Amino acid sequence: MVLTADERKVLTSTWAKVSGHLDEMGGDALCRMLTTFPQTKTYFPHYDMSPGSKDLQHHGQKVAKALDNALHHLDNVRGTMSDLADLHAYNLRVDPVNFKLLAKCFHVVLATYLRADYTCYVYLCLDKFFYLLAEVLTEKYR
Ligand code: HNI
Repeated sequence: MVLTADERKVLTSTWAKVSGHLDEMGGDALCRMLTTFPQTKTYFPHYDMSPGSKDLQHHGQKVAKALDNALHHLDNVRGTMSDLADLHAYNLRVDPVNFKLLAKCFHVVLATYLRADYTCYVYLCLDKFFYLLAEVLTEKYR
């Protein structure tokens, strides 16, 4: 997956519009994933799953920070996410299918913040970005 220069530009400007909400966004997306796709709970047996719990907030912040980092290095997402790719492939062994589920939830969260700015093209750019992340975070499984 390769992002074009224009897609990178759109992603950067779109991200700037939501970057004030990073902390809430991660926890919200995570909570949506665990609620809507209960099979994803198996990876977090040690978490308090109630909406807004400290566990979900803290982990959501970590995930959002990782997204933020990737979005600031769109020309080198692979290198930027390398440590996280190792962690997800070798330690956590998350089934790749789950990355799509989390991405769906991030779309809902981003749409609610972006409102009219969440256009078809913005959706497409974000979807490519999440696809790229999933590719990078799961390619070491193979
Ligand atoms: Ni993920 C830990 C980022 C998808 C299950 N994950 C992390 C951490 C970051 C992170 C950051 C914390 C690392 C650290 O503390 O050093 N995860 C991301 C990103 C995505 C993603 C950017 C996709 C966009 N992770 C997923 C998915 C699952 C998942 C889809 C499973 C459904 N991640 C985990 C688990 C941990 C984790 C489990 C360890 C959590 C803990 O607290 O023990």
